[in-house]
Amino acid sequence: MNGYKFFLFGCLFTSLTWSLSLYMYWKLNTKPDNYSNVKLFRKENTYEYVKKQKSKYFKNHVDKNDLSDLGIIKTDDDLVIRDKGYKDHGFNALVSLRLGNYRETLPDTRHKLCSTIKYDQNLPAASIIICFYNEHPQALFRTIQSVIRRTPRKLLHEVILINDFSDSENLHKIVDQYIHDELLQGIVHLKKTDKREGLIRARLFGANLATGQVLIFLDSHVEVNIDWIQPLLTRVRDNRTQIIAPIIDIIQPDTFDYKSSPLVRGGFNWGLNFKWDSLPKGTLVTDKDFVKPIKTPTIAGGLFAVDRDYFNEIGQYDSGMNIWGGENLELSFRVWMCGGSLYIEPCSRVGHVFRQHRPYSAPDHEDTMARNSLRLANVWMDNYKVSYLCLHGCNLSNFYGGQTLFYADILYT
Ligand SMILES: [Mn+2]
Repeated sequence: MNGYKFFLFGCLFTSLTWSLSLYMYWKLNTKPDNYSNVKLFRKENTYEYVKKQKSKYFKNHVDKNDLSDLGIIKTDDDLVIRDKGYKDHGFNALVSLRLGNYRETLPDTRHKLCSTIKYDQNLPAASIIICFYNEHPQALFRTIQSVIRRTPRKLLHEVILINDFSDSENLHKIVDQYIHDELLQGIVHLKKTDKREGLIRARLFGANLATGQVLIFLDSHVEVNIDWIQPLLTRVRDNRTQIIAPIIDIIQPDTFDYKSSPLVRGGFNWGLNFKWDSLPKGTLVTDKDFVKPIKTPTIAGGLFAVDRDYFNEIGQYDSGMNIWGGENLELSFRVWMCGGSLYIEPCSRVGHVFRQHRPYSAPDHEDTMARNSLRLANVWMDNYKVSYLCLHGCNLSNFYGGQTLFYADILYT
């Protein structure tokens, strides 16, 4: 009789164990909805939310200051990855790959007073617009991750990724898969243009999809640093006609070392090339001077924040500009003439990989920098456009290859 009882208990116990195991297995395999569940974590930091949701998230990152062994070539494959990477991306793709999707430790390059500033919690939220073309996946993922983890959730309205018709269809799939794997569907929106548009029109495509009060444009190979967004949003909130750029710190393209940039401002020459100018003497005397916004004639263009309505009111970018170049000066001139101003915020730091070369050219090898600059000169420079033109000998036949007649019309009408 006792043996029978034990047998029954045994069966019961086994069934219970199995049910429990099945339940736990089912639980483990059920993913939380996705990021669209925003109401639940509005008050939390995005980073905290993700940490709770998914511990896997934290495996693929590097947390160290010494990057010197990341470039070591161990196999033939390493060599190919590095050399092809330089050609395709203009930086050491082997180091980028090994650095992974996120790096935890970036040096805090701000002046020491920056960390004592208490920013208002009540700031407008931003749509972050990141356009990419043939970007190295890990460089793009670090851009996204750094934004997700170093931006208070409340201030991050959305991230809009625009794939500007990259050559490889695979890249789009990889990025899409990444967004799903990391449960970012509710906050990161990936879109693709129907044809190669270039930086300017790809950004406009993103800006027209955005619904946040502030637009922040970022390059696709950056890492935002601690409290990067608060100073930008504070200034845009306080004066909606100000365009605010962070300090662009330097991520070295061979080693990915992160270095602080000095406080400088943007200028330009008569060739309509952007250049950095030192600040007027006497600007930086006391400690406090190092945290004051720097009034700047122009911005470098890769990274800046602007009130979305103001951006629309001044007519956005010149959508007739192709691929790359000149749009940053055009926007700067446009802002001056439409009553706005431009500033650089020393307490906002974003690291940018300064690539060894721009790894793409325009279709038909058009000199888009010259073309775009001609448009800018024609629209905003009145008689001063001759100063630009005369750098090329005041002779249109020296200018812009075979299309001089078309541009002669532009310049002299
Ligand atoms: Mn760049």
